[in-house]
Amino acid sequence: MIELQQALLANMADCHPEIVTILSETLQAIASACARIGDIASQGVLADAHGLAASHNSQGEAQKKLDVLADECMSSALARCQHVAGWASEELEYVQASDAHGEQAPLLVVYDPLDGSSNIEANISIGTIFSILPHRYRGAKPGDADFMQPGHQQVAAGYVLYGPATLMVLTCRRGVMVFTLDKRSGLDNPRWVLTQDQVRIPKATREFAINASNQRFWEKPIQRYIAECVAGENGPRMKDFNMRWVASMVAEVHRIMTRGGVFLYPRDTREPFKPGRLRLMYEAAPMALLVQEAGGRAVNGTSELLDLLPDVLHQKVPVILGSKDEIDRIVSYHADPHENVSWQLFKTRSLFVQPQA
Ligand code: FBP
Repeated sequence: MIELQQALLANMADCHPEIVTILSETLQAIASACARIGDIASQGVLADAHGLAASHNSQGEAQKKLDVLADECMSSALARCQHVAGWASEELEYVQASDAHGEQAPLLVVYDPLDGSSNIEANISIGTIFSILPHRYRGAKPGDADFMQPGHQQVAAGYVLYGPATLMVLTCRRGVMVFTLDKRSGLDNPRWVLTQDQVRIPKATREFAINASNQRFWEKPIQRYIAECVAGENGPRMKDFNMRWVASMVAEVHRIMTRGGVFLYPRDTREPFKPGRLRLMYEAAPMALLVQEAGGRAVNGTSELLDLLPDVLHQKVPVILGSKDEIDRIVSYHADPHENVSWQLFKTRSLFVQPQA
């Protein structure tokens, strides 16, 4: 069995040994923190990890106790890591500079400590998402500007899924690896065993994931795409599709890594100036790098997510990612100048195609 450190050495065999050591030690610090988060989550109410904390994050969202506990696990692990100059979290309003290593350390880490928090009490899979960026301006402690980097600048990215098994899926820009946590190994030196390497997302799929309760707010290209999927073999796609919605992005993306599919949290017309629900820096960008490294594609409808330059730390973006053929199609619908006509045509046609008795 190949464990995390050995797998990273092999995966980055073409890199300078110093870079391998820096990234490997940082990823092991993150992996250890996630083993602790998983342990607390698996204890549930026994660890007082359910319910609301008496606080809100900077986006005005009520924080869950596990959001706060998970953030404490990650931030304390990063503060101890000699390679991390600073970090930023969904649960912290501002970026944090490391007291001990802020000026000279080479890396910055951005993370969502607990993804899918609406599922905690329902005991449905949740996760942690992280992104590692270069600390470009060494010699000074990092500030907001240091973190404002497009996703294609990421050195590494990953997520940990706290499901029946605890899995860590990560990329150091040399393909995507999956590790399974050996929970019997304890928390002091958790064993993450490589259980899949060079993950590939199938280009074609018959499965999509979207929160259908928002349908009336979707823009036309998304209305058309989903309606065509739902129309199944009687519609223009001439094949049936299945739908899933876990309300945990980590679980949705892992399903796509496992068997393909499309995940959509598009812009909606409810708040036209709020471009989406998911955050660019610690949800969309790391997932986009993983999906792209596995042969999929990730966009906001018109642009590659990895090309988006963040303006602010908690910036939100539309997210559409997964099997490449479907994402190419969705992008073409956004680019289709006759989109309105195509959509109107489809709508009219579907009025006349009565469902089979
Ligand atoms: P959190 O990071 O605050 O949990 O929010 C993100 C998220 O839970 C995603 O994991 C998920 O895809 C989405 O929000 C669910 O949204 P909705 O509640 O609208 O279905």
